[in-house]
Amino acid sequence: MAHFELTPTQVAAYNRDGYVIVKNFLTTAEVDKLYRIATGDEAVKKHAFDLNDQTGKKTKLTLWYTPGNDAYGLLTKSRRMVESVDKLMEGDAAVCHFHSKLMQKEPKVGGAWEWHQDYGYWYKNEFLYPGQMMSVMIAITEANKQNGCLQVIKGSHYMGRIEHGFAGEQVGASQHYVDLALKTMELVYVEIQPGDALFFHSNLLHRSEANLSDKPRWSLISCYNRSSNIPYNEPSQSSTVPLTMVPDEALLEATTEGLQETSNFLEKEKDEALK
Ligand SMILES: O=C(O)CCC(=O)C(=O)O
Repeated sequence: MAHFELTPTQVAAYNRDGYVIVKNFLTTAEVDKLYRIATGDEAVKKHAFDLNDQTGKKTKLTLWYTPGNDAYGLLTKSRRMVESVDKLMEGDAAVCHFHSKLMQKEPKVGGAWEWHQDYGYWYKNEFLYPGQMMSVMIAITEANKQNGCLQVIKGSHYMGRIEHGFAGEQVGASQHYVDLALKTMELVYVEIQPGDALFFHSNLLHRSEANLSDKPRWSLISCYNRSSNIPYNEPSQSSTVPLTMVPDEALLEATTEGLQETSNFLEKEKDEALK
């Protein structure tokens, strides 16, 4: 059976812009299943924590390191995901899963994310190679300007890592460098539909505004690393454990549903690193 493959044009766009959007990466049946499971998942609720933005608005997320055979894990480990990130990341060592996050930006209260590069966080975990790390955001609900969709600065991954300080409970990129980047680089609002995917480089500058709409914005973000990129200051082990790929069909075929307690969750109280 034909399987999903990123085209050379999509790979070139990612290299040029630091991101690429793939429409309909998931079918309607797949994203409906994910939505149903995510919104009723007791483990997601139990392990969710709030992060304050600079204005004190809260944004909720649940983060785990070990991808299981639940709906999210089967997607994270699916052939289309693993082969795609393998094409996009630098290097040729095995593809590993650093962590996944279910972002739950609730209506009216879902807070902002300050400008940052994911590597602005991950550098502190002492990963050495930003090109061997990336994220994939899957829209579970529609993302648009009204509900605080992701914004990216096109091509900003070429700047390399820029200085980050603390911003509320988050880490924020130096506003001076963000302002300089915006003098010549385009700010893009990533308005996407359920089932669309955004692949983005760990040095791409991005942020999102608060969700002031009356609809939730939910997404799943899975972050990947190569086994050659050893983190010298990161207690979780997953980022250097090669992933075992599963067929794309597994997500729809599986009877396993929500997150298991063995997923190795990040608990905000006891862990400082948020990503
Ligand atoms: O989902 C969002 O609004 C922002 C998430 C984000 O920036 C991140 O996880 O790095």
